[in-house]
Amino acid sequence: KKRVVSGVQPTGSIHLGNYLGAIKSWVGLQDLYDTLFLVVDLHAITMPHDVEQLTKSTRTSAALYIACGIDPTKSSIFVQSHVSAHAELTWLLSCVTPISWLNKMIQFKEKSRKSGEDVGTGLLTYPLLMASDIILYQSDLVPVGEDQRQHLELTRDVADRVNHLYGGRKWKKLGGRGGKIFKVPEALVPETCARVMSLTDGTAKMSKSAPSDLSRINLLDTPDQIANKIKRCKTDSALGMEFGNVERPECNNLLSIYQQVTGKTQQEVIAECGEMSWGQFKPVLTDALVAHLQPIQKTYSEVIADQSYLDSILGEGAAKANLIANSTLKNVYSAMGFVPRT
Ligand code: AQP
Repeated sequence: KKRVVSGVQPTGSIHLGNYLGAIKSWVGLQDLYDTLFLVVDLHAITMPHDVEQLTKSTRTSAALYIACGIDPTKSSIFVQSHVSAHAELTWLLSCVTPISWLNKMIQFKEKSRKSGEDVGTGLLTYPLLMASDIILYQSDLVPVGEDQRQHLELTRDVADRVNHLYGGRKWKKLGGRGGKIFKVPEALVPETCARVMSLTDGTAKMSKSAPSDLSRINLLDTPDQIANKIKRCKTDSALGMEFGNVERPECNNLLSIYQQVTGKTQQEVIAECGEMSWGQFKPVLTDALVAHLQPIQKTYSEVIADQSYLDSILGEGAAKANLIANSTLKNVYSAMGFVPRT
């Protein structure tokens, strides 16, 4: 079976964008691939973070993976920092990666502009941690949104570079097979490009770090919170509801959300809602969101209440992940000339 690895950062509450753009599509991958889903907590400290919030968000994220349908009997679910190979490999990769490759990462440029002088080194080297997350597991495929493409390209370049510098004949002499230390991963592009936009600005993506909570629907929002956010979301003065009108990004976004949570086709959604006013559509969307999230929230509350169950899932996931990751890491150390550990 081909292997797929993916994760979400516990930087805040998981929202509809993380769910529709990532976690929901992971569910179907479990039967097709060998799947590992991690909560990437080491990534969550590249910007200043709240200590208690990190602990809470890490557990919440793992419980939400399960509540959204990630099945621990099919997939390994684990916390990134429980597998120390991620941090170790990142150091090795940082020593073989030209700094110019990292300087041109768009996300670094955007986020560092906001942080000014105080920008942490981790924000620059973050893509190497992400590369480690992927190549440690010899992953074949990585589900990526459009915004992560540049990072996956960098991962491929770094894997190629290590293979080139330390693989090949030297590596074969050490017993390495196929001359390659790392598998070079491919992108797995989701069938429906589910980019969920902010409720308060249809041209900005829904994001955990946006200052206003009114801009996103969190998976754990109560029905009242959902109703309030939809009531106050940005609208326009045009008549009817339609997909794909660039002048009406909010309309397209809310219809797409409705389509995805109801599982209807665009034609069905237009037949049902095309003639509606915003005032008529908003309660319909609210009800659909509440109905879709209700079973997820129910399972979540059961999982989070049973900490020993959750910890045992994370323990098992980390044990399996450590086996694969440590075997890759051992090979990299040996290919680079480090004395083997006894
Ligand atoms: N708005 C979105 N629409 C579709 N997919 C989205 N993803 C995030 N936002 C949307 C996808 O969720 C996965 C995990 O994202 P992440 O936690 O690694 O970080 P992110 O992409 O930076 O997400 P956020 O919510 O915007 O976090 P902050 O605000 O902390 O930066 C990825 O697969 C991503 O594509």
